[in-house]
Parts: sequence; C-alpha cells; structure tokens
Amino acid sequence: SWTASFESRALAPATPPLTSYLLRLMTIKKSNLCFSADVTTTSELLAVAEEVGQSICLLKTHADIISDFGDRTVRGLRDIAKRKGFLVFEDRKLGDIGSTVQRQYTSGPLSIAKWAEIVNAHIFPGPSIVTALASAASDAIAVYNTAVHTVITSGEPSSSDTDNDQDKPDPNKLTRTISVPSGEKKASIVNISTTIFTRTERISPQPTPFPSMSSASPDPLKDLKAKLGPAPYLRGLLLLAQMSSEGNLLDEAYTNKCLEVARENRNFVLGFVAQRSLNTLPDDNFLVMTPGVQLPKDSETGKVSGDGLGQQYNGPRHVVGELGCDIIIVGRGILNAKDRTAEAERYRKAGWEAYEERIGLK
Ligand code: UP6
Repeated sequence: SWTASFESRALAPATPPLTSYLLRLMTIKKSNLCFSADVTTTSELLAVAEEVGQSICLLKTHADIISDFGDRTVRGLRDIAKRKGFLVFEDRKLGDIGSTVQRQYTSGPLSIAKWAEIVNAHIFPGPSIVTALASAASDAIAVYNTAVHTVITSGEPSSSDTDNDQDKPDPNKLTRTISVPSGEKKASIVNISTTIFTRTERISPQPTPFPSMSSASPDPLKDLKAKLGPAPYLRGLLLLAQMSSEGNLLDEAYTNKCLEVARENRNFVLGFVAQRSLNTLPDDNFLVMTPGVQLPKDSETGKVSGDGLGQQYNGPRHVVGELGCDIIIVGRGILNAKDRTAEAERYRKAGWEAYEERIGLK
C-alpha cells in the first residue's frame, strides 16, 4: 500500500533486490527525486550530474539526444553515480518486437544494459516485450555474475575493498557484496541466463533496518555509502502505464493491462512511469515514477501548467501526497534554474515532505 513507508517496503520479503536497494537509498538520502537530464552533450550531462547528484535518488537520461554519447559519457556518469549515490534510468521507451528491443537494449552505440540499472518500455507490442528484455538483461549481467560465481565456488572473499565498480567487474570486490552465508549449498549455474535473478536474490544480504544519512556527518556521501553498501549489479524495467502529455492514448484499460503484465514479471518489472499509484493487491509493491512535475518558480504567483508542446505539470504535493506516486521526475524545472544545486535541493525537500505527509510522519 502506498501509505507504507519506503523503508518497510524495502524490507518486505518479496521485494526484488533492485527495488529494495533503491527504496533503501531513498530512505537514507531522504530523496524521492529523479532528475531528468535532458541535455545534448556529454559535458553538460556530467556537469549537471555533479551539480544535482547529492539531492537525487535517480538520474534519468535520453542517451539518444547526446550528440557525443560514448565511453566518456558512460564512464563519467557511472563515476558520479557511484560517488554521489544514485541509480541511472535510461528513458528509452522501447516499443518493438522482442528480438529488436533486445538488440536496442544491449547493443549499438547506446548499449543501455551496460550502464543503466533501469530502462523503460511500452507494452503496445504485447507482453513479450517484457520477457524479451528480461532475458536480455539477465544475459547482460551474466558476464559479471559468472565472475562472482567463480569466486564463490573457489572460496576466499577478499577483505581489501568493498567497492563495486560497474565498469570493471572485479570478482574479488564482489565477494563481499553478496557473500554466501556459511553452510549454504554452493549453487552451480546450469543455465545462467534463466537462473540469474533468483540466484542473485537468494544470495543478496537481507537488508537490515537503516538509519538516515546524517547531515551532521563531515562527509554525508561517505556516510551514505557506509550505510547503504555497494549497488547491486542488477537490471530492472519500468512500464509506461500513463503519460503526462495532453491527449495521450494510454487509457484506463491500457493502464490495467500494464499492471497485469507487471504482475507476471515481478522480479524484473520494478514499477511504472505513471501519474498515480497503481498498487491495488496486497502483493503489489511497484514503484511509480511521475514526470510532468514542477514547482511554481516562486510561491507567490502559483501555478505552472505546461510547456506549450503538450506537457502538463502538477506539483509534488499533488502527485506524491494525493495520488500516491513514489518518485517525482523533474527535468526543466531544475535544468533551467540559475542555481541547479539549490533548485534540486528545493525539489528534493518538496518531494520528501509530500511523502512524509502521506505516510503520516508530518
Ligand atoms: N516524460 C514525460 N512524460 C511522460 C513520460 N516521460 O514528460 O509521460 C519524460 C520526458 C522528459 C521528462 O521525455 O524527459 O520526462 C520531463 O521533462 P520536463 O520536466 O522538462 O517536462
């Protein structure tokens, strides 16, 4: 239910590991803000990620509008994500037959699966878009997890370093992240591409209750890392269940179909891009991320309505507090500000206060 805290949703036993990690990250960082970095060069992307990184739980990209997208982009972004503590979401809105989306996801100049924990898709091509992407995702992370497996079966975890560097999988580093409890049978992976998700989930450490990131700490980001641990090398999908644009064709029946497809793929589908919470069954723990969010520039003049190109805006209190959305997605509201660091912080506070009100903390 959307009145439950992010912390309790992270700890629920059926919560997939990536969802759980993100919910813990949000709780510790006190942020349900996703920044939409709609910029057209690598330099701009890296600059703005540095500026807002501290305030966000997630950074959303449109890699296909970055004119010089490449190795430098990926390395730079992963480095900032690791330092500042956020996940990366490529807003690719995949929508084709299974075989094509697999390639769009894992190969070509973007090779999304290599650098973005989260990607999204439409379900208008039918439900096999989801199973095709799930299988491509598990193949993509198998390389990494094969390395882990080797180390697990050969025993000795390294104690030197707990960092998880996504760009250069290092089996020694990962043993600490997912060390197998003593006595547990060492799994042998017959078919790694189909077992990877259950396997990863089974051997992930159980999340334990976690204190908030301390703003009194001399280095809050270091504090965050100490409390959160390294990011798991996992991939997840969001379904486009509703859109923010005026006159869009995603009606109620379509939205319900998305929910149905998501329920059939609970370990891979983290949730939705939508305009309200879609969790209705007791087992539903889907995250809803909501674009079309802006705060009035100054609280005196009130409303923001649209961008003249179909975008429709709502405030964080409405979408999070009243409609039960979990994460606000903000692009130009932050991007066009003079001081983006301060503006991101203003959005983080607004989003978080709306969440605290909703769960009855305020
Ligand atoms: N986005 C929407 N509405 C949707 C789905 N996605 O606006 O229904 C994406 C846009 C853009 C961001 O592609 O990247 O969210 C919104 O940006 P803005 O805050 O600058 O309007």
